[in-house]
Amino acid sequence: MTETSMTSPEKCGTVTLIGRPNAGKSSLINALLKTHALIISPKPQTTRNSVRCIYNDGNTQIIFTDTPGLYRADSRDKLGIFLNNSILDALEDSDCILWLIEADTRKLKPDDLEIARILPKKIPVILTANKSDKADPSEAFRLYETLYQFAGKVPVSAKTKRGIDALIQAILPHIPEGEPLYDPDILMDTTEKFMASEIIREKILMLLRDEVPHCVAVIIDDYKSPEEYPDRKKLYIRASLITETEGQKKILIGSKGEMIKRIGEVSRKAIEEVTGIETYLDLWVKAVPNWRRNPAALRRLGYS
Ligand SMILES: Nc1nc2c(ncn2[C@@H]2O[C@H](COP(=O)(O)OP(=O)(O)OP(=O)(O)O)[C@@H](O)[C@H]2O)c(=O)[nH]1
Ligand SMILES: [Mg+2]
Repeated sequence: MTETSMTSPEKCGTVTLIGRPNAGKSSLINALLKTHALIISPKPQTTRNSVRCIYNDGNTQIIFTDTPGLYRADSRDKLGIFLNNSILDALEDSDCILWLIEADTRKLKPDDLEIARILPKKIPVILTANKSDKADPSEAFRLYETLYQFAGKVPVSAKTKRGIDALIQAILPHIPEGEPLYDPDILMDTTEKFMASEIIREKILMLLRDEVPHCVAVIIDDYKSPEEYPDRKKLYIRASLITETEGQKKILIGSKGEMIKRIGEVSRKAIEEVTGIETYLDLWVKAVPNWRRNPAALRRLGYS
């Protein structure tokens, strides 16, 4: 036997995660990639962009696409409509889809029927029950199997990492032969600027309660590497936090600026951890009335 015939061919494919808000899609991709690449939070609708994350093992490359949680947006909710459209685009481009559900689900919701409805018919879908550290998924599997003909079902826990290898094994048969699309050193198909804005958004979700974080968008106005400041040795980031009302702006700033100071501190530390560079983070807060319903504002904020 020659050496070439002994090595298996290269494989490369794309896998999209879909599921209700808060199912743990971003957490699961972090578990698959063994890193905290994506932002997560206990609040639904954390993810707003379909981000591609790249998994490499031997001669296999799998491009996982994280998507925002699917929910039924009304016609005024332009951000919701943008999010749902970006999910549809990602689904069409997949070799395999993971429908992520929570193991303790005891009742189907209208969002689940909507997901079953939009799944492209020719692409295999694996029913993946996350949070199986909290509950036995058998009842949840039974419920969802009434909705769709799945190519497989796997219990996992992004938290304890249970079932992660089994999930990869279930995905592999659906990954076609092909050369890798990304250099093996690349973890995510996104820019450093986007990463910085997501880190700030994660900290806002962590520090503020209720609806306020969902009304905030983060724009990076300036991002300068230390080379652009030979004397400073620091990464310089200026970001605007956009709220929908003056009231939310006040909450974000906090009394005597306490809140914005805390957001700045924890975000700066997290950015320094990711980039390994000492960072100067300059945050500004602005109110743009009803930006989530305004198509022009959404475009300016990068949701188009
Ligand atoms: N117990 C338990 N909690 C989990 C697990 N995976 C995720 N979580 C928690 O579930 C919450 C939601 O996780 P995310 O990864 O942000 O969920 P998501 O599906 O990406 O949410 P959206 O982006 O809002 O659609 C967070 O508080 C996670 O810590 C798990 O396996 N077990
Ligand atoms: Mg998410």
